[in-house]
Amino acid sequence: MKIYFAGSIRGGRSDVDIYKKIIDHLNKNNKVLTEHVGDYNLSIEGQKQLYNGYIRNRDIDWLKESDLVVAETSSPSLGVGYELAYAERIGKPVIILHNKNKSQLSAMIEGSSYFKDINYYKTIEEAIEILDKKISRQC
Ligand code: 6IA
Repeated sequence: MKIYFAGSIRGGRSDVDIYKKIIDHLNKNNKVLTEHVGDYNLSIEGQKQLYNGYIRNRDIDWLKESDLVVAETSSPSLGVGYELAYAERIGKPVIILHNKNKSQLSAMIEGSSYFKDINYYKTIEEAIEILDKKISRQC
C-alpha cells in the first residue's frame, strides 16, 4: 500500500529519528511516498532550491495518490495540520501517532470527529506495534 507519512519540517526537526524509524519500518511492506520527512539531511533549510508552490503541489498529489496517511504529530507543524485537514476533506484514511510527553495535540485534530484513529504512545517500539496492528487490519 502507498503511505503518505507526515511529520514536522519547518515546525522543528527534533523528532526526525522517530520519523526515520517509522518510515523504515513501514517501507518493509509498503511504499512510503514521503521518505524525505525522515531524512536527517533535510534540515529546516533543506530543499531550499525547490519552490514552495512546487513542494505543496507535489505533496498534495502524493497525498491524493496514497492509500493511507500516517501522521506523527508530537512536534506541532502547520504543514502537518494542513495535510491532515486536506486528508479529512478528501476522505483519506488517517492514523495519528502522538507522544503526549512532548506536546498536547491540537483541539482542531482531537476535536474533529473525522480523526478517530488517534494513538498515544511513549516509545518507538509502542508506536511500531500500534502501526503493525492497524495496518494489518487495513490490508
Ligand atoms: O510546516 P512544516 O514544514 O513542518 O510541514 C511539514 C509537512 O509538510 C510534512 O509532512 C511534509 O509532507 C510537508 N512539507 C513541508 N515542507 C516540505 C519540504 N521541504 N519537502 C517536502 N515536504 C514538505 C521544505 C523545504 C523548506 C524547508 C525550504
